Amino acid sequence: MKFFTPIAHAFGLDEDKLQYEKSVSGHIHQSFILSDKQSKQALWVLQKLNTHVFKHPELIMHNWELALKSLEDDDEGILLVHFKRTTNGGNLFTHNDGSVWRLMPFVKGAISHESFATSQQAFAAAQAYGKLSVLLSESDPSDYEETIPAFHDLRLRLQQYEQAVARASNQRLKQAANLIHLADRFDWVAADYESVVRDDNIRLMVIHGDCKPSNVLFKNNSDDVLAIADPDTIMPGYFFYDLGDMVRSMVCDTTEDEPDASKVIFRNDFYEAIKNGYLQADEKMLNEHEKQLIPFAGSYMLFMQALRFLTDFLKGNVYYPVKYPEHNLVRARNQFLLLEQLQGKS
Ligand code: GN1
Ligand code: MG
Repeated sequence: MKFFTPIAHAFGLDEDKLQYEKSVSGHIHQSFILSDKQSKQALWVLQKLNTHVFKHPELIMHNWELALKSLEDDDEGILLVHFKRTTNGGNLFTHNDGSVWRLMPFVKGAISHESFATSQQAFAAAQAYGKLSVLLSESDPSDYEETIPAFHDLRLRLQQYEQAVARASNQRLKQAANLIHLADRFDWVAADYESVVRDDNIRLMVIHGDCKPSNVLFKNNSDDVLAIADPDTIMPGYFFYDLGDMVRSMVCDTTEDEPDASKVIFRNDFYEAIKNGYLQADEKMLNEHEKQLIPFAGSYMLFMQALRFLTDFLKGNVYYPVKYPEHNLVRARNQFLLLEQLQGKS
């Protein structure tokens, strides 16, 4: 029996009519596009979940189901990708080898971008993420689980980073010296974070948790958003986690791992488009106190993601897949470059 046979069977698919192609998108899970053998049309996205990163994948599915329910009344149609149940009514399938799988319908005619070429795309994407926040803000965040504990908590990320520095080899410390210096220079971001989250005026809400360009599905050849993908980190959080992630991932026109530092340029018009798009979805969603945190959002997320990549380099590249030994160092450097360029902007 072929490896995919029990998976196809569990989800009620006719395996003989499908072909499987590995997708390169995403760092964490392994994804496959399932297409019709004859027409070559993409029909499904099958994912093997990374259960080292997500120790309780059932929590993702719990949150995803809740989110889809609260979006049901959105009369403009699908905003979040859906999943297909197994023939037993479950939302995950566990293979004999212990691997855990989920299946999603491929959104017809959709394409995604690793980075945005125009500020209109950034505006449309931010507006879609904003709309998702507004719709999810109807739900009670305490009904949702943390799919990875303290995932967005900068205090934890800083601790993990400091531990990695303390344990790293001399060679790695030497290679990372410039970036370690930058991390010290920006440690005020962590101090500010402490006081921001201690303030009662900031409210927990349900966030998407990974608002990058590639998680927005556009109608081919247009700026129309068909759906938002990746339900993994839908969980309780603060609005600035999502807004910060958009700034972090959309302001630059290169990919996250651009080797040429001179190409890592912070595009002001994109920054404005992101904030406008996100806020246009619903100005009233944020209170006055939260609105004052808008300038902090980008710094917070750029600093945190820089620390995460740097930590992983110092630990010997154990979390993010790498194509060469300094890959995470390059990723971290790019986040710091954007963080530096963001300073002084509101
Ligand atoms: C990871 O797997 P993917 O590409 O959706 C990561 C995000 C990072 C992102 C950086 C669970 O997302 O937090 O922002 O890489 N997800 C997890 O590209 O760690
Ligand atoms: Mg993700």
